[in-house]
Amino acid sequence: MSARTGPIVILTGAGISKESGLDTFRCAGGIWSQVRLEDVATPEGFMRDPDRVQAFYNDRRRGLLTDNIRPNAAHEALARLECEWDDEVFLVTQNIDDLHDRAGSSNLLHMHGELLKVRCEVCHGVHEWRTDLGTGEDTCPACGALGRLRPHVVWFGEIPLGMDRIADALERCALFMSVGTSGTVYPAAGFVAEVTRVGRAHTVELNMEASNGASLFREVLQGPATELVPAYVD
Ligand code: BV8
Repeated sequence: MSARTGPIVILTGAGISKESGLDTFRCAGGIWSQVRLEDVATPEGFMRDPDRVQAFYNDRRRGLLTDNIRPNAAHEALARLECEWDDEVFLVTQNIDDLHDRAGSSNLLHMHGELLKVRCEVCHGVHEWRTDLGTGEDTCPACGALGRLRPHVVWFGEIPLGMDRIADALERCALFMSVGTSGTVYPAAGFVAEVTRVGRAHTVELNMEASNGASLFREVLQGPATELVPAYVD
């Protein structure tokens, strides 16, 4: 990457996992064109029909765990950057898949939670998902509560994870890079405006098409993540 120093914050969205074979949300044929987010990605939807919501996430878990779904060159380039950069690289993902984890990124925050984890509504313990969990007849491995395990996913109307840590990192960073997100969902979509307000960092968007926030970035590159990200960071 052209001579720069200082801490980096990277925000990723569903577009970085598209070339690994996972659906995005708002592209043609995306997840929210197949099912209403109000029915499966809100606390109200879970209250109305928990079995439907559990089935929605179990379907996506099975999709993620098939053999041909693996990290792509963009995930791998960001993991290399974390190893090679002479300052902090903090990766904030909106994605609930585990492809950044499998690529080797470790300074990583899943601000919208994780598909392969479940959370107890009684003791708030977070556990690795198993096929017998999240079925409604399951018991919490920690407190034994029956049928109270929900997906460890941040739904619309719920507060994303790690917001204080993210705010601090946005304040300090020298580079803010956004990859594969439409810039639709807040507060993530507002991060570039926050970095711009601080006025210190370079900001770059790497995306297949201009996002809703493209005009706020100093640099905008368009194309597939597996081409743009390695070219930009290596
Ligand atoms: C909250 C988990 C209060 C579920 C998700 C203003 C301020 C604050 C909140 C709001 C606000 N205005 C509205 C709100 C409420 C709401 C919101 O933003 N609504 C939207 C619809 C307007 N936000 C919330 O409710 C959030 N909570 O606000 O709490 C609060 C906040 C802060 C502090 C205190 C209190 C919670 C939002 C989280 C919801 N959960 N995910 C699940 O996954 O099942 S969000 C959902 O959208 C997805 O999970 C995803 O994470 C997220 C963003 O989508 P993208 O990742 O961008 O995907 P998308 O398909 O849209 O775009 C893909 C892009 O990739 C495209 O641009 C495409 O061109 C590109 N692409 C495609 N292929 C490639 C590619 N790019 C490169 N290469 C390719 N090959």
